[in-house]
Amino acid sequence: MTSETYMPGPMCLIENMEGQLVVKQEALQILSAITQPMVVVAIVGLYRTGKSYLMNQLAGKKQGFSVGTTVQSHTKGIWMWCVPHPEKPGHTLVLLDTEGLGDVEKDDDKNDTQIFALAILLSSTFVYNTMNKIDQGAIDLLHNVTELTDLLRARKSLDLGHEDADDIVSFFPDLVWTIRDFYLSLEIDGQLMTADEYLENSLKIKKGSDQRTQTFNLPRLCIQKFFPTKKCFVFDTPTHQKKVSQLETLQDDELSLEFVQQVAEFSSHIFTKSKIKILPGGIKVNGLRLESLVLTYVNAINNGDLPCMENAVLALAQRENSAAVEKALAHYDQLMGQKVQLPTETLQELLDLHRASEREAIKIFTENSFKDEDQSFQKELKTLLDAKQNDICKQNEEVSSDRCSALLRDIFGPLEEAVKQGVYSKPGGHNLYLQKTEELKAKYHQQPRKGIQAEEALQKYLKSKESVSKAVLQTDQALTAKEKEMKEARIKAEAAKAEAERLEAIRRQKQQMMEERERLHQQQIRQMEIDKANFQAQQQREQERRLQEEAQRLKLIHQAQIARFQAQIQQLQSTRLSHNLIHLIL
Ligand SMILES: Nc1nc2c(ncn2[C@@H]2O[C@H](COP(=O)(O)OP(=O)(O)O)[C@@H](O)[C@H]2O)c(=O)[nH]1
Ligand SMILES: [Mg+2]
Repeated sequence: MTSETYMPGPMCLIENMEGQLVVKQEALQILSAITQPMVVVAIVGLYRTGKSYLMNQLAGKKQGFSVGTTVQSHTKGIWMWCVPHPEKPGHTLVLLDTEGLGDVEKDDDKNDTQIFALAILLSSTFVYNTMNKIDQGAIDLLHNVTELTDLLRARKSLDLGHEDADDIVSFFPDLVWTIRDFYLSLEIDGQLMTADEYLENSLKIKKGSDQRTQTFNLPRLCIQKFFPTKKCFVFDTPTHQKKVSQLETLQDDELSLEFVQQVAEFSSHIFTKSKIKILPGGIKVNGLRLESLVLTYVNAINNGDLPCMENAVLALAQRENSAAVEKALAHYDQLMGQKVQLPTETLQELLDLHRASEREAIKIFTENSFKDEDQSFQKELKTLLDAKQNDICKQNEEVSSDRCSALLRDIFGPLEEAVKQGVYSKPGGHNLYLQKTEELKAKYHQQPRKGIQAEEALQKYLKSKESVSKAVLQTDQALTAKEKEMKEARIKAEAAKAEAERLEAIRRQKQQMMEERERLHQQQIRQMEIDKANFQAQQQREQERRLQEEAQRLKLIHQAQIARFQAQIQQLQSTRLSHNLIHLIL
């Protein structure tokens, strides 16, 4: 958007309202939108001396600033018109027209001086417009600028550092003195001279130290000092006296040729020689900066202070450096927003991204800041960036913690459920529980982008589940002990049974043996009895046999004896002895 598009005509920038200066917000809004470097041309002079007409010429428009008695002339103060610079592309020409100076209806000439001072402080070219000639009245009016010496002194009483008043003067605007309806001939002592020589001559210092000479010299010295670069343009009366009041409606051919040419020369000088408004520190003024200057100066004046350039520059530096800090922080946020995906795997990863963005942010700050001499703004930026670093680190931890908690819930949830349902309430259950835990830990470790809280969160989780693990272990141990007891009892019982069986077997064996022995015994007895019987029978038989044999033998003997006896009886039949013997034997 060009400046022209948003400024089709002039508007009031500072209104002088009953001794109070009021800055117009609409005008500030327009100013602040202009980023181009500005050439600021202000015009000051008594009312109805053709100032507005001349400014319209600079704007290249027949109409703009109100010429004659109009609304504008009732609005005292400074009017502004920003137009594209006709000769310098990319630059804006700011025309500042002043209203009400030397107005007979006004009794407060202090305000005149304030408007005067503002026009000087805000402009890079200061046009002082007077009528007819350079006279003492005009010089005295400009001498009001001597009040600006107070301004400089006030400034000097502040910490000026290495700069002195001369440096400050170099930031004063160039002076262009315009003399309207110039009726003198440009010659001195019969010698032709230029308008500039006329000006120099008018401001020449007289020799002498008497009071009169001092009074004569004071305003001239003052003007010489504060406006080392000066230029003078003289203008003929533009047209016939009758037509002069409708000047803006006249065509060029109705104007004096000289006047038209003089306006052209003046305009050409302004377009080619007027510089960009520069502030101490080589700061080029753009819309935002001009806005800041307006606000600071008007504020100072309204507070009863003298408008001070150094303060304005400080305020500007403050404002721009604050904006530079904001811009740098916004750039940092933007970069971090693009590059950082929370949570980062490591803290280092985040710190590296922070540092890279911080470097870029400081670069942006450096590009946009000025006169941050004690680096207080850069320090502030660093503090804010450090705070941002802390914030994002904290955020990184939180995001990581949240993600890890969610992951742990997902991964370990089924295990917790299984524990609740008693899956691990069995002998050896604790081992299984630990095995499962290890398995799930491995699964957890495999999950990407857990962030820096991964281990911490896991350890915390595991710690929180220690009681569960203990409970599973206790249940496991209790059940295992019982089982062991049962097993032992079973083994004991089995051993007892086996022993009993063994003893029974032994008993049975013994019994068998005893029975066998008994049987054998009985058998033996029986055998013995048989043997005995046999023996007895045999003996009997033997005895019987022997008896029989004895008997036989005896029988035989007997018989033999009988026979013998018989023989003897026979022989001794008659003896008794024989008979007794026989009886004895029988
Ligand atoms: N005599 C004379 N009148 C002028 C000149 N330029 C403009 N005027 C007229 O003087 C009157 C006041 O002009 P204006 O530009 O409003 O003066 P301002 O009050 O200083 O802004 C108007 O009627 C103009 O037509 C000039 O160079 N000489
Ligand atoms: Mg005017």
